[in-house]
Amino acid sequence: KALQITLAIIKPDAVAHPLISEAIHQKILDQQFIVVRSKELIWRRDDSERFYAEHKGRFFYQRLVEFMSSGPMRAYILARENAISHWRELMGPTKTYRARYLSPESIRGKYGLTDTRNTTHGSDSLDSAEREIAFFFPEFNKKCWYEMDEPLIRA
Ligand code: YYY
Ligand code: MG
Repeated sequence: KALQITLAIIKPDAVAHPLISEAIHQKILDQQFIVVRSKELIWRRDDSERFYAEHKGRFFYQRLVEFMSSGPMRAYILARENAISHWRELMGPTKTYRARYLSPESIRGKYGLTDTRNTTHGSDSLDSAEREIAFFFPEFNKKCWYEMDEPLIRA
């Protein structure tokens, strides 16, 4: 089984509610993700702007960058078979009304407050996973992790 890695964030709205962030963390473990790295941090506004640069100019950009730098968040490198698509599936649709309606058991379906305060982030492709992991964990070396740590996890 090939391990894939992705970047997941528990956003400030969910971190602000310990029962919700705990439930999301438990879901990560229940779904057999390996937690490769994790850390809690607070973004400055310019971190938020750089991370979401692809959305610059969209109507929600300002409220998004403000919200993401409004309080602590938790970032994870998660490993699993099909980690990228599996995590996105667990999160559910971006928009709260779609998540509640189409995917009520998803993380966003259960806990999302608004289209901006939607609990979680997940990389959406191999390229974005690589970029986003480097953004949060610049010292992380995938090859080194895979060769040195992963065999221990399997053993
Ligand atoms: O990848 P994902 O998070 O599911 O959605 P994107 O379309 O990439 O948008 C990123 C981020 O922007 C979303 O998680 C919340 C915010 N956002 C918003 O505040 N309002 C919208 N109408 C759409 C997205
Ligand atoms: Mg996205």
